[in-house]
Amino acid sequence: MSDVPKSHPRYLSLTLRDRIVSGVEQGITSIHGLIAHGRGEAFDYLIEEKTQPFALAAIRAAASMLCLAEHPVISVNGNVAALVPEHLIELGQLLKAPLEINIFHTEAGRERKIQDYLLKHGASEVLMPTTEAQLSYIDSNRRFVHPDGILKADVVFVPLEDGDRCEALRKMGKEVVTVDLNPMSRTAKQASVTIVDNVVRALPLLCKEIKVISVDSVTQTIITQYSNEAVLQEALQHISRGVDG
Ligand code: PTJ
Repeated sequence: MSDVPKSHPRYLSLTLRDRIVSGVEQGITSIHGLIAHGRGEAFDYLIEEKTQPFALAAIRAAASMLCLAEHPVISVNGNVAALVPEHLIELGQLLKAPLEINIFHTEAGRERKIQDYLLKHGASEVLMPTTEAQLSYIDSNRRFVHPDGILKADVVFVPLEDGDRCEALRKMGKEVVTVDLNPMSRTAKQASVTIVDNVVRALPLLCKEIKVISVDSVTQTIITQYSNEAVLQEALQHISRGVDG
């Protein structure tokens, strides 16, 4: 870890960089993950590094969709494993949903290292991709899935995704909940619910929301009233207002 003093005005952001760098050093995060993180940082700056109302609306819809799912699955890549392992595990416990490793960049042994890392942090079930189950409409390494996990899922939580798999999952009739700081990304546009926020802020809030609604009655209404297109428009308007000064 770098020796950034807590008094540094960008302490939190620099701490997150440390987590991603440590992920790369431990062989969990792909080196490409550093670039993806930098892109995320730029968008986070544009939303003032705060959870905005459009993200809260998406979190509410996401919580209902995940709670109402018959077979929800949480997809984990190298960046989210490094940034939010505890909250991925908490989400899995709240939803009684498995975590499933699914990575884009193929590096020998990285899937196993992510699995070990999550198990070490307390996960009870971490599914691995298999060659026997494959997604349609996609050619990358992301097509390999677990037959009892993503293949069977009706709702898949896929934070920090690249667009191809999101499109494939939607074509296969699955609902996709994503977290993506870029409201213009293909994933953001194709997902059923897009939380435009940093995953380190969004995941704790999503877990909190699920705890609240699971004691009340969860209804379909919030999902039917939700418009992902409108939420993305709000995010873009927010960003443009900031750019215009
Ligand atoms: O571990 P792998 O091989 O599966 O690779 C994971 C990455 C993230 C490298 C891979 O999925 C990738 O290349 O993703 P992209 O296409 O760069 O897209 C990542 C998206 O996540 C971009 O739109 C970023 O703006 C966004 N993003 C980056 N960091 C964060 C984020 N969104 C939310 N929270 C973040 N911390």
